[in-house]
This record gives sequence, C-alpha cells and structure tokens, in this order.
Amino acid sequence: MNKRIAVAVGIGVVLAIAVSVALTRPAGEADAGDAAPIVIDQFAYGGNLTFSTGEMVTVNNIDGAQHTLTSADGLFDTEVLDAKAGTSTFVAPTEAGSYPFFCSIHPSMTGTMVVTG
Ligand SMILES: [Cu+2]
Repeated sequence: MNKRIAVAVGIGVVLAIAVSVALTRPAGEADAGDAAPIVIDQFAYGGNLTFSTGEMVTVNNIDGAQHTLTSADGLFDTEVLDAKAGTSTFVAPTEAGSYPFFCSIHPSMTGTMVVTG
C-alpha cells in the first residue's frame, strides 16, 4: 500500500502547487497597458481622457443619471450607460489626435479624448 500513499501524496503536492500558483496571481489584474477609465459624474466627463492609439478605453458612469459617451465624428459610442454602475469599453482610434465627444442624452455634456501615438 506504500505505492498508493506515495501516489496520494504526489497528487496532494501537485494540487498544493496549483492552488498556490492560482492564489499568487492577482485576480482581475489589469493587462499591461490598460489605461485608467473615463469617469462620468455630476453630468461631466472626468477621470483619464488620454489614451494610446488602439488602446482599450473604459467608461464608467457613476452618476445618478444615464449618459452616453458618443464620438462627434461617429468613431465610438458607448450607447446608454446605466446610472450608478454603467460601464462600457471601446477601442481608441488608431490615429493620434483629439476626438470630441458628447452625451446623446444631454448634448450640453461634451469632452475631448486625446489619443497619442
Ligand atoms: Cu448625459
């Protein structure tokens, strides 16, 4: 029966290593290059507004009203973000430049995203 015990110990060691590897890898860690999000609050766009070309842009709506972040040039659109917890992502334009946007629900809400090469 020593063989069985050795096999069981071996399986236990493998499982322990697997669990420790899983635990030491931070859950939900952002990929390298992920930028800070654009944050909508108090009917205004804030947070980070500068991104690299082709970078993933995250928009978080923490305001108590629904909003969108809609490109004035038709290049990106979050569509309606729920109040308090609405979030969406899109890919930043592939050409560097300044990209104006607005809220399609409240057109007086405007902002500009800067994309660097
Ligand atoms: Cu709005």
